[in-house]
Amino acid sequence: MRHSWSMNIASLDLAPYWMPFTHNRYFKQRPKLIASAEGAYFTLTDGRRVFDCLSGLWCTPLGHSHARIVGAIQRQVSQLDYSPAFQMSHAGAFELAARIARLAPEGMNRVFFTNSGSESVDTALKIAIAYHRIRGETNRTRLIGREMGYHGVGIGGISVGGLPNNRAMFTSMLVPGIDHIPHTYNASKMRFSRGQPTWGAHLADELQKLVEKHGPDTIAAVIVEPMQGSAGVIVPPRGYLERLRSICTQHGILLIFDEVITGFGRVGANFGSQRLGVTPDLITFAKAITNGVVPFGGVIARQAIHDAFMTGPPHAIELFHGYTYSGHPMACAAGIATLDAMEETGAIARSAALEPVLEEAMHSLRGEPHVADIRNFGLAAAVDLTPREGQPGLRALEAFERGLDAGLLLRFTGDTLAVGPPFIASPDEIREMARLIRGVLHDIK
Ligand code: PXG
Repeated sequence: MRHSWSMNIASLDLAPYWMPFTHNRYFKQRPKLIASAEGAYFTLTDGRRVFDCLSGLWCTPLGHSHARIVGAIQRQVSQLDYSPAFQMSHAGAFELAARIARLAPEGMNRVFFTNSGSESVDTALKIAIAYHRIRGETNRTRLIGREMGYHGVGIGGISVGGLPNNRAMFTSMLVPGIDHIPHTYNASKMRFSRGQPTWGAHLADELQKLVEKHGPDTIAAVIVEPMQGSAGVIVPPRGYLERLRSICTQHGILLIFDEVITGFGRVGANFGSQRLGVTPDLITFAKAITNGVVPFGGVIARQAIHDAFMTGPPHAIELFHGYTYSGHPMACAAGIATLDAMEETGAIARSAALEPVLEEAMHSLRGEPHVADIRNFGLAAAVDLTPREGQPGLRALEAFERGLDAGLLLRFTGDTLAVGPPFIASPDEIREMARLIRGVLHDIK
C-alpha cells in the first residue's frame, strides 16, 4: 500500500490545506507530493526519485525509514502512547534528558522539553527573563537578537528574529524592548569563503554599544544562531562569537545559542558550541534530536540557571511553563533511538569527515552561470544566485523545479539555494549532488 497515494492524487482536493511558508496558489497549480522516503531519497507520487539535499528541513540526518527509530516508536506506541506531562512523567523523558545532558557542553545539564524549535526559543527567552526576575534583577528585561536571525515563528521568536518578511505583517504584536545587532554577512569581505570568514569579529562590538546605550543591568539575554541557517548559511567570523561571549559575561547578560539546526551533528560536533569553542548559558534544540520523525525540541540550561528557580516551598511549581506534549513518549523513544544510532554508527564523526567533501564539491560551482557566492560550514552550504532582473526569487524557484527533474530536492529561499545532506550520504552522493546542481545552473535562464 506504500504507493497508493499515486493513484489518488488526481482526486485530492487541494484547497482546504493552507500550507506553511508556501506559495499556495503556485503550488496548487503544480502540486508536488512525496509518496515515500528511504535513506537519503524521496520518491514523489509521479515516480521521480530525488536526493534529499537538505535532510528534510535540516532534520533527518540519519536518513528516512531508519529501522531502529521506526522500531522504537512502534514498540513505544503499543506500550505507552501518552503520559501526562505535568505532575507525572515516564522513564523515557528522564533517560533522554540525561542523554542530552551528557552530550551538551560542560556545566549545561538541565533540559526542558518542547515540541518544536519555535517553542524552544520562546521557552529559552522566558527562562532568561524569569531567571533575572527571580534573582531580584527585575530591570533586566531587554532582549537582543540579530539581523537575519531565524528563531521560529512564535511571538518571542519573530521579535528577536531578524528576517524582515517574517515580521512585516505582525509589527503590532512584536515584543517591545528588543534590539538587533548587525548580521555578519558582507559579500565584499567574504565572498567564496571556505568555513569561517576571517573578517567581521569586530561586529560583536555592536553589542557593547547597546550595553552602553541602555545600561548593562537592563539586558536579559542575547540570542543568536551559532551559524545562521535559514538566512542562507551565514557562517560566524573567526573570533566573533568569542567576543559576544565575553561581553555577555562581563555584564551579566545570558547568551542563548539557538542550535535548532546546528545541534546533534550538523557542524561536526554534538553542538555548534563545542565546534566553535564558545559555551552559552542556554541552548535551544529541535529537529535532528528525533531524526525529524516525531516533532520535538527543548532547552538546555546551565545548572546554576535551573537551580536559581529551585527556591520556594518544595511543593510549589517553580516555572509556570510547559506543554501538553512536553516529553511525549513517542518523541522520547525516537530521541533515544536516534542518539543510540548516532553513537553506534559514529554519525557525527561521519558528518565531520564529509565536511571537506561538501566544501570541495560546492566550491567547484564557483564560476558556473548565475553563481554570486558560495558559503559552507559543517555539513551545510549555500549558493547565492544573481537575481533575475526585476524578478527576485524566480531564478532559484526555477532551479528548484529543474532540480526535481534532475533528481534533487533542493531548498531555496529568495535566490539562495541551501544544502545540508544527510550524514549517511556517501562522498560520491555528495559529489553527484554538486554535479547535478551544476547541470541545473546551466539549464536555467
Ligand atoms: N530556530 C532555528 C535556528 C531554526 O532554524 C526554528 C528555530 C524553528 O523551528 P520550528 O521547529 O518551530 O520550525 C528554526 C527552523 C530552512 C528552514 O530551509 C529552517 C527552519 C525551518 C524550516 C526551513 O532553512 N528552521
